[in-house]
Amino acid sequence: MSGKPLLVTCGLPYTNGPCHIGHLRTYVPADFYVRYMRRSGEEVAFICGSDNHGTPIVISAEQEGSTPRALSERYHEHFYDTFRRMDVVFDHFGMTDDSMNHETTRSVVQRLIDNGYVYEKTVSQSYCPQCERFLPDRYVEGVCPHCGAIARGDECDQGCGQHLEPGELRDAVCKICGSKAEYRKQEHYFFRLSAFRDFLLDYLPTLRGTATARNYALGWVKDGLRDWCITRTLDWGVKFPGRDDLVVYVWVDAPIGYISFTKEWANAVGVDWKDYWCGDTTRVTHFIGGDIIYHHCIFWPALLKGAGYGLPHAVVASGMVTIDGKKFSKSRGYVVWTNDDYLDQGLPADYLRYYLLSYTSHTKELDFSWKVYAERVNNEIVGTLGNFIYRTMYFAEKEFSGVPDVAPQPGIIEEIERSLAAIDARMRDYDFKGAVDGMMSLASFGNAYIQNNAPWKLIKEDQAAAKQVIADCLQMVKALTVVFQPLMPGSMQRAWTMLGYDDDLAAHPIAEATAPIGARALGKPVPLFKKIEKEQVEALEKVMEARVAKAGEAAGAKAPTVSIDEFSKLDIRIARVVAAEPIDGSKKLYKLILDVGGEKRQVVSGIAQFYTPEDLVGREVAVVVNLAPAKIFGVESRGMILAAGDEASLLVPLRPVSPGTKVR
Ligand code: B3M
Ligand code: ZN
Repeated sequence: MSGKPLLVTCGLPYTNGPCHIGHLRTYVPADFYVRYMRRSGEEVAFICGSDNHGTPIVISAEQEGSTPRALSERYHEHFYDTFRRMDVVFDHFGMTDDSMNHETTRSVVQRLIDNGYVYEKTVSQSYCPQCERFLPDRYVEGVCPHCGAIARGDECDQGCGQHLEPGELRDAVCKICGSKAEYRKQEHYFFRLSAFRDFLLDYLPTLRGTATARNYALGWVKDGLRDWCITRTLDWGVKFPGRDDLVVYVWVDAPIGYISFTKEWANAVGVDWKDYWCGDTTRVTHFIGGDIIYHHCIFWPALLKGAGYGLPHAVVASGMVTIDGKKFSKSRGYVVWTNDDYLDQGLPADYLRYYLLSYTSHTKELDFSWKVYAERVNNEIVGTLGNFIYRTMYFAEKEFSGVPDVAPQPGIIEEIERSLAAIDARMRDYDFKGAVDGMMSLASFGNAYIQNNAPWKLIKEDQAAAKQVIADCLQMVKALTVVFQPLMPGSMQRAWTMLGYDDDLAAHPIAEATAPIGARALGKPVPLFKKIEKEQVEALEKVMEARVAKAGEAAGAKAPTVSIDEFSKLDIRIARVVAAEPIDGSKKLYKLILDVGGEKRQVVSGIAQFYTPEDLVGREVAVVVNLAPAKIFGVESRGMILAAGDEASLLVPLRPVSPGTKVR
């Protein structure tokens, strides 16, 4: 343990949409880590807040006819409440638009200017002649100059992921009115990020946290650093020192929020914020999503270094979330909303905390599905942990009216000690899944122990031996309660009360897991956890399916209108499938030979997962015959079969028509 207190932060949620499971993947592990470190004797400040600036928030506020501040306050409250409901408890949750952050940001930027890290340069900025305004960041959409994907002004979010500087986007279009954007010259300020190359090459190998963060960042530094434009032509934000017409880029004042919120908290509790942010021995640990590693491992340390602050000690980056194996997408309906879909359904915070931390290692992709959720809850939380705790307490209460006055066997204490050591090593290595697995192993050990020793039988032959078994099991129950608390704080406090304690479990160090439980009266044993029933899983799945279907319809409704002339350019015909065979090396594709009324055509179709060749041969299908020919997997395709939905339901004529008949 080092003398300096630990400061743990989480990436700041933008205040323009509700909390979802993607957010939780960062916040829940951070809360778990903080609770664990505190109970291992560390002094920890846990700081977060909402990110109120940037163009998406201005655009959302414009759309709902409100102001960015009002919108931000609303979502700020929402995040604060939702985190509490998930038992994610920050010492302070600030707002980047509050005065402390305006002041701190301006003073940091002024220091960067004074230290020679900021320069002025004329750049071409996208400008909408129709709306008569400059179009920073998300006000424009266009083509990424690096990879050709559709991108927004500051980031290629759907393609290569690279950060884009103002004016770099090609074929820019105004997001508000859809006009073609022009480029106009404008004076902006740049941060000399390129000057920090050597510093970062030295610093990054010492950065703790997940290897993913460190290694990606090192790779990017080696690829070369470009200076960042740090001003925007916008009203909403922190004014650039000396310029009323410019605000700083949101990625400047957002991380500085970490410092501002620490100051607000430190002032309120009477400690010195400098202990957390100044000097060489600070211990700032940032928990972030894997998509903002560049900002936290490159831009942010350079900013801190340039302004003379201490540097982050660790960056812990989480992997992404998928839903039912599909890419997470709010617009396509692949999302789980923390309140509406989860907490408001009466589902316990602890179950989701467990799922998020035990599903896979912190840096990997986590898939959420209600089926797997129910399996894990039922088998692991209810079946292993809950079952062991309940059986033990029930038997102790029934046969011995509480904890018998017998010391646990040394072997049991040793087993617990081994578990604690393994868990501790994993936690300090930011391997949260490893730690949770270690906890669950202790519960499995307990379950096997009670099962093999069967005290319910033993008691009929040897009362003392049964008493010993139960004393051993109760010691393990105590240990599990103590060690699982950071993961499932609500349930473990209830277990603690059932064990006959009347105080706050969070105040007890983890090391107390091995302190003998001692003879005591128990509270009334009741099962701690409840199974998720099949019907409930089905109901939860239905909600998700309905949302995905609705999103699909909405997307369909948004397709552009076409004239009858445009439509009639498509030559769609009914054709009979004459032959169908798989294509070497592809699981999805068939090569089909179609009879299109006297003419035979070869078409490649991605329906192999849904039909056998026998299902298809002899069938009449609809096919676009004037599609430009293409080669797919090296096989020529001259046309496209029409099918609907994710499982490729084929469009077939209701009444018989001869092959070659035109579809209108
Ligand atoms: N507000 C959200 C994100 O990009 C962004 C984080 C800021 S952390 C300083 O994940
Ligand atoms: Zn416009």
